[in-house]
Amino acid sequence: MQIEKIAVILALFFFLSPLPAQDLPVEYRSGTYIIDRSPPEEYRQRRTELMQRAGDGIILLVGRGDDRGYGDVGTFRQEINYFYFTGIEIPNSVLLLLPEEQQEILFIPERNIPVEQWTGPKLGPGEDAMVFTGIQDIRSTHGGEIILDHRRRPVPSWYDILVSYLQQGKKLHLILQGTQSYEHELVASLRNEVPTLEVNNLYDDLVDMRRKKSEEEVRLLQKAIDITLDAHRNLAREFRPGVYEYQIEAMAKYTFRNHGAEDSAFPPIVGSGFFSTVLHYDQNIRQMQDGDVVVVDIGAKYGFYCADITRTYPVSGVFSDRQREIYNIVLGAQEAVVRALRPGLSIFDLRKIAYNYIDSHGSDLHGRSLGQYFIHGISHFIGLQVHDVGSEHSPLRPGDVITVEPGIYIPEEEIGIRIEDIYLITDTGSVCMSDTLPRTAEEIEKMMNIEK
Ligand SMILES: [Mn+2]
Repeated sequence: MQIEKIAVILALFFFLSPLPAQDLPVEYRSGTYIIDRSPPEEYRQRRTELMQRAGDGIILLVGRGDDRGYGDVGTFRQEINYFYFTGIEIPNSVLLLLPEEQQEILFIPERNIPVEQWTGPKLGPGEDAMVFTGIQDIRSTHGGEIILDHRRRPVPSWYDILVSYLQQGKKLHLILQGTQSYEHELVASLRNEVPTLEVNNLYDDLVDMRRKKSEEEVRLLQKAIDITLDAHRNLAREFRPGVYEYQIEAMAKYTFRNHGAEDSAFPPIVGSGFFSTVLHYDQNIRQMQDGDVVVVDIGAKYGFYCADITRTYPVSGVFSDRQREIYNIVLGAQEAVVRALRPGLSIFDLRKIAYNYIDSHGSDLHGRSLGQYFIHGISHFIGLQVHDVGSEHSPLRPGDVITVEPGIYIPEEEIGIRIEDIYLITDTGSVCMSDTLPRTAEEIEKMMNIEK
């Protein structure tokens, strides 16, 4: 009897005491999807700049929640601005920054060993989270936060701390994008608690900061670009009549992952024949025929940085005279833009240069000029997002990274040609980050016909 009682007590003791924490290396407990990241110092510098820009009050940054249940599979994606300032991929984390005090407080969930059997070992508040993030003050979210209807519902803890700061009269700085977001809801509920609440939107500062790529960001972008260039080199040798578009797509995805890129930055576009004239064709189901041109618009995502590089290939390995004529006009338009590319011009200005070039060279089957067949933008900013933050009317500045991607699409002739490269704006002009990939029609043909 006595022994049974002890056994029950022992069993209860083991059942209730937490299992020993996993001692896997910290990178395997950070929830990360990337194999290459910037040092903690990089993110600290960004937070310091954000604090300088805010100047006072309290800055709130909220990471994305993870409401996948036990039976769900899928991929957690951190909110991109939160990642930019923290490098943290732990779900349900929150950052408070106090510019006047130069204080950073990070909230992350306590470890939950039974849940970790499903979701993998995690970092909880503690020494190794401090080392990993470079943030000294790490506190628990205390489970004081619940997920309801796929939304994060703050209960106490970080929310209460925030409210107490705001009740002292501190201004609230946060990033408000669009008109409906978690942050908008949060501001509404905070106004109930603190009627005198003063709110400042840091969105314009965020855009300013994210546009100017640091050395580290250029390094990661270059890696994403180099992997994408390699994918083009590999798939260029796969074209022949009878091959399906998805087989080209498969080679791109294989090369991305084979080099450690976490994903495609966007669904690969492999459009042949008529579909070469469809801008965002991504079904990639058609069997390619002799005489087709094929637009291949692909980009790897590496360390969360995106590439976006387009080349146009002739299925047979050789462009027809007409295809070559159109190709050379697109190439000429790209060269005209790149010659002009320098700080002070806007993307809007660049489009006019490309349009004027295309509209003054060649003609369609009815003798009309070709400007009407250039139907999209010439460029976009690129970085953590394929279409990164920044306005097409804003003058370019050193540190901007943009695409230059003229195209001509003539459905009647089933000819679509696009050439897209990536440029880093410098003090005096630009540097092409995708320069090592063949670009002229002749170079493309040569690349396609290299022996496997
Ligand atoms: Mn693009």
